[in-house]
Amino acid sequence: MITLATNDDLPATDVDPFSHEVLEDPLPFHAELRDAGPVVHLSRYDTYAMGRYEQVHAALVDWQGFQSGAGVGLSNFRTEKPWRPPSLLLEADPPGHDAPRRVLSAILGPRALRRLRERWFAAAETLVDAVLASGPEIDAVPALAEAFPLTVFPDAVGIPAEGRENLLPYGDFLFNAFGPHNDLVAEATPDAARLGAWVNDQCARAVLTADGFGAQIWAAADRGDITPDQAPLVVRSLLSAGVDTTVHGLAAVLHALATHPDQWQRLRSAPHLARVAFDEAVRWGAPVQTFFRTATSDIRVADTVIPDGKKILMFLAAANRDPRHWPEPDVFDLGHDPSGHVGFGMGIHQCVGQHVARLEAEALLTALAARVGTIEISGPTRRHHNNTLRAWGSLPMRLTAAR
Ligand code: QZP
Repeated sequence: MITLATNDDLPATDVDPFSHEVLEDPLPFHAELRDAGPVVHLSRYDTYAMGRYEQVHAALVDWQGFQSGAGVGLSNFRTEKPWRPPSLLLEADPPGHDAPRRVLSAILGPRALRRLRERWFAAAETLVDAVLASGPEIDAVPALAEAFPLTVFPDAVGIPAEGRENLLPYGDFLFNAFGPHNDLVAEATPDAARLGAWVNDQCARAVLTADGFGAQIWAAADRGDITPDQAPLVVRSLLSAGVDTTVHGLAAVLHALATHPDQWQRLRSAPHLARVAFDEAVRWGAPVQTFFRTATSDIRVADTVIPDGKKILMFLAAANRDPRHWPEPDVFDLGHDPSGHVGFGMGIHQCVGQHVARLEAEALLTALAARVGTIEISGPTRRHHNNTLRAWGSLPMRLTAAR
């Protein structure tokens, strides 16, 4: 329940957005948050929250007022030591942010990805054929949503085959660690140092193949575009942000299509809609639900002054379904224009890997649309709770081959 605080007219709530109840089904809380006002105080964490599209968008593009350099999790790097050295991209502000960002956006840009397109489409066809051959009932989380990114992305980065089973647990911990130190973090903490050390080891020049994204980052250091000591941390960003996000993005679009048979048939008859389907699923399902910014001064948002140094929780997922902005926010529809959604963020930090994610989705959905006639949920689905990600743990599905 959201009530008006007594000292002023700022709405406040003691609901814990990171509780299992909210993580299981965040939509009712998101609606309450939007309806309560443009800014809401989260009394449990003494932070501020925004759930409306207008304010979330405005804060995301105002990097001067809402910094990332104090961390984009609940932990405030002004006063707390980060659990790992801060990311040069995610947890940085201009000017330091800009050189690593420029390097990575060239390596992951649409032009650079063209050389991967054919290979990834072929890999998707092989995977879908194998999945169809394995029987009509599958769990789409391991069989498709995890299998496809794990087939193409680590190879594209250029890390060795050994130890790749650490990628998803590392990401799961990292995304939990943006939230409070709750049971989700505590349960995974014993493994975090080992996972972090393994990821760091994969960022060294000597272990990376000669032609992958990783090697291209090191080549940028040779050119002087970034420094040699920055290179491993930029590689780490790929391994941090590039796996779980795409896995849960793909799970979101597969779930959306399996539960909207009319939209699935529409995709089959117009496979060029694969990219729209993915972006609409990123809007509607918001695999990345939230992250924080930090106020760089006493900053006014609507009628509220957020004090300097306070954390602000940006509800991307709530903004993506704000009826003040979207005509039919709760409907998943390939006829929607999802552009402008904040599921990839917005502004100078907007997902630098979004073209990689879209190419993965396009490859997998195109292969599915050509080979699969019907796709439906065939058993009880299960959510996977994470402090940042909206994730599926299990999506039992029945696929029938196209005739
Ligand atoms: C994670 C990094 C949604 C974001 C929080 C995803 C993300 C982006 C970058 C990094 C990690 O640079 O380590």
